Amino acid sequence: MAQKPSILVSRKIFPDVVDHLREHFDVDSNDSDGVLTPAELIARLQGKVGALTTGSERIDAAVAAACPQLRMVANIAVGFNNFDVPALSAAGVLATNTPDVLTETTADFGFALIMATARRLTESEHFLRAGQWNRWALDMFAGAEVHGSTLGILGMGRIGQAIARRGAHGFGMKVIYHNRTRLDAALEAECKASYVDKTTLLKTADHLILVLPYSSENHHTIGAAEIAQMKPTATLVNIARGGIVDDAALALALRNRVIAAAGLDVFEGEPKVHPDLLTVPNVVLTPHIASATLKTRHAMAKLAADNVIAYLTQGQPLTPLNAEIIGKAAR
Ligand code: 8YV
Repeated sequence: MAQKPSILVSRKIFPDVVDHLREHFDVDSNDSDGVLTPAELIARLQGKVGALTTGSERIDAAVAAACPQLRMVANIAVGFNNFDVPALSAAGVLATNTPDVLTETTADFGFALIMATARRLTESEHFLRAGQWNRWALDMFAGAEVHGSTLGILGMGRIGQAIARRGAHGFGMKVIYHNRTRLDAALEAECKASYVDKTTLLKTADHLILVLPYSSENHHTIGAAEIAQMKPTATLVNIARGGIVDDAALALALRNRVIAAAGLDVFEGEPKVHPDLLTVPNVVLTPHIASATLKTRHAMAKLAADNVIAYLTQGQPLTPLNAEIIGKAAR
């Protein structure tokens, strides 16, 4: 029997998904789950035609050049800022991501973080756990209203739209958004969302949530100047990517009460967190878990695996990022 082609699974995933891959490939699965250094990744990719990767691995021109047999990389994430897609296209390496399967789960979490931030959930829990709750007071941990307030959304892709629906239809919020491109009228009506410019979004939102993809153009798109335009009672939530917010500037603004509170699931240079964020009370911090339900994480791993199987056995990936190379790839 002919030898199966080899692929790498860069982190520990679900055993049934690995078994599914094993029907087609010789699978090298990094079950110890340690994050591979760039050199380890390149070494481990030698002789591999495909790889399932996560946000922890950077896949760029250097990796493509050092791994001449690599034909595709399948990210177990919808975001793909760890991929240099133009470089991969130039090298003939197909790239895929995992859209749709995580949209509603991630929107649920975005809303959870809005609620937790506005209603001071973790701050009050820390107070209780620390044994400081001796008496009730009328204004104790009084936060900001969520229902009926104005929800601002920066980045109006699938997840932004799912958050808009929750806000408008579930919480009676007025929803405003800013995006590179405006939604068509039917989608705006369905999401009950109004398009505004970025300045109006910053100035008007009671709760601002960031759901835009990271690119070098939007590095620190929310910094001291932008936070200063927000209402002093406003909250800011980032479930998009670290680097979109200037974390040092945000920590200072929170300490000085320029805005009321923030909720962050993603951080510049994560898993490191800016030390100043750890000492301000009015921030809710979570370790990049917006898509983390077992069902959704499984669906993400399965979609990445199905992409690898579909491209490497049939030439037809399910959710490609650079479909233009299909049929033209030299690899
Ligand atoms: C991933 C995410 O779990 O999909 C994304 O873009 O941020 C998360 O859902 C994370 O990036 C791991 O790859």
